[in-house]
Amino acid sequence: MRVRTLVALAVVTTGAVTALAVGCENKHEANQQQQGGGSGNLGASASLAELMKARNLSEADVEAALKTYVPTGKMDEYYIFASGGQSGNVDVIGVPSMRLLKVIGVFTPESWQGWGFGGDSDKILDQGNQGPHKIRWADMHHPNLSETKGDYDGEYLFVNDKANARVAVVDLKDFQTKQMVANPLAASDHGGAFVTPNTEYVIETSQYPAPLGREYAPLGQFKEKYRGVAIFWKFDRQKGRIDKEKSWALELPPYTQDLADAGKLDSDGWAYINSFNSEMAVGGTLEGKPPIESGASQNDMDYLHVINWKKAEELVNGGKAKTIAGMRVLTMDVSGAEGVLTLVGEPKSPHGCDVTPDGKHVVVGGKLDTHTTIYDAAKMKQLIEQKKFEGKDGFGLPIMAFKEAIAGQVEIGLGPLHTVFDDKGNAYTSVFIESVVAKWSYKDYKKPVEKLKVQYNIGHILAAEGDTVSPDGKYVVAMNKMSMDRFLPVGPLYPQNFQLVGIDGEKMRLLADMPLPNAEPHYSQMIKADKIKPLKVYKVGTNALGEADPTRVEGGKERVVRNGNKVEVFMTAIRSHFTPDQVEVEEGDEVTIHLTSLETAEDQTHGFTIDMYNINVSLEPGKHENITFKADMPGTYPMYCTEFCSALHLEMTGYFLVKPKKR
Ligand code: K7E
Ligand code: CUA
Repeated sequence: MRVRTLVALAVVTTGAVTALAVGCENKHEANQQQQGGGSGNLGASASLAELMKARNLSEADVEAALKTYVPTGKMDEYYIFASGGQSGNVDVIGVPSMRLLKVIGVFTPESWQGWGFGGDSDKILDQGNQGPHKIRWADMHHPNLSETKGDYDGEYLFVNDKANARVAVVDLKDFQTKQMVANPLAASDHGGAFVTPNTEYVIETSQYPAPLGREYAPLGQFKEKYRGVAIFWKFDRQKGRIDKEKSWALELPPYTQDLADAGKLDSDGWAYINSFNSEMAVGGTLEGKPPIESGASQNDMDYLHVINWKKAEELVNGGKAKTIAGMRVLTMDVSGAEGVLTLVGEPKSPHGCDVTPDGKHVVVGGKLDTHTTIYDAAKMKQLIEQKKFEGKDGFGLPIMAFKEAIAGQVEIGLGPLHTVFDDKGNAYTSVFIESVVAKWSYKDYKKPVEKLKVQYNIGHILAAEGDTVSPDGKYVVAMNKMSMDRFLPVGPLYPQNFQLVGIDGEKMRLLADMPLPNAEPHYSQMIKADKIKPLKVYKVGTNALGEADPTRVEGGKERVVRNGNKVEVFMTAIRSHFTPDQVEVEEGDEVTIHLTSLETAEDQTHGFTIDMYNINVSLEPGKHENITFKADMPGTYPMYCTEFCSALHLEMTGYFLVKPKKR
């Protein structure tokens, strides 16, 4: 009988520590082991075998459990920062446990964090307004961690909003959103937020073409007036903010630009954007014209955009750009002639655009193709330098010959989308229609060496530090669009499914499922946990921007200051009271509450609400909030702490009185 030792468990039995071999080839052996036990030690082993039997767990299940179980008090090894899709917020997940650690309020109000309920975060959310609209949702697609020399440095996270063309900056010192920039040129974006290797720029590329600045133009003028655009948002590392003044953009042809990635190492200074709908189909189904989906799938080739951003930066700073909607834009006549923007064919309906860790290649998938295409960055650079082109597109942009620009193609399967990498020269491509992860070598472009079935319809894929210059290997996560029979049914809207895959063994192994119940995530990134060093408490008086607020309140200096119909309340919070705890104003007064938490102890959070006024802020230790509103409802309103902070939490309350105007 061959008993394969799976794991040695140290079992404490009546004072003795005994190592027990657990796990057998099959249940039969498990039962034998269980029944054959005569000594006292086997009780523990028997109970484990029994447990396996009772829960119908195979040896593989137990192995997966042991690889992912993180006992109480122990920490995960990695963080995942996942786009929260239509929730507009970021999900933070621990790996390998696949436990949800936090939801960072970004584009969408998040009431626990008091994100968007009357405090300073309202001003950050307002930075993302477009026109007269207070936009309070997002379709978040691609989170990107800041990089130094092409490696994640754990300082910032950038995310995009496809639906309203915005980019946000999250500071990983406190996991809080600090800034939003609204794209002035495009209505939708997609290829963002991708960073250059030293986070010089955060790239945001439009998705659906429209006249730049979103002006009206009839669809009949599509070719003349509609355009794509890539904004290079300049990131000021010192300030931790995007500098709008130093940002600029590239005008792009009205193809539907899709994913983007920045070159690194050998290809540093370059950026790549794939596109589809080079047919420029606009539909017209009511007039009997083909829908966009078929109109956009006619050509055999669409175009990969190859961009020399270092040269573009020089030209823009040299005054070669035109100002549109307040943004410096390098137009196609300049960028095409200067070798800044060059096209090369990509097979049918491409998706995904991923630069390999060595920076030598760009991998593009194809939704309607069975290949991934591997472009050679050095060859393309040479072709552009030598001006070796095979023609021009309808906008005068030079086109390189496909055959001369590529290093090879790999037959992957039905619907390859995105590709990530490990530390051994392997690429992992998500294959949507086939629902598999395809592992292949990006060194010799052979057929996939292995395919792993996932459940179901994998979209994006992520790997541990998988798109840096030094991936970790170890884990891949399949981000599946469907979960079908994986979880308890919850009605017709199903959760998404993240499946953790172990890639450190001979074969890929499915280790765990995680339902994503709050929206459809697109891309995510996984970073080594020790690279993230968040604050535990704030310095007393720190506001939402991370600065010492000028109106922070010291203990003993609480007061109410009236100035005409303006009332300023300088308030503090500490276990378990607010000072002052009675505030009376007149109907119609403009009230500002400057509220400082005087707490300095870890995890001692208070909240503050005034009932019926749609106000709720979170006061982490040391946090300061400024809450401004109009006292437009006369009446009597309790205000109270919304976080169970102490034994006398329920007593942490007071009254906000609004005296009616004399009528
Ligand atoms: Cu969902 Cu990156 Cu927006 Cu592919 S994209 S899946
Ligand atoms: Cu403070 Cu509850």
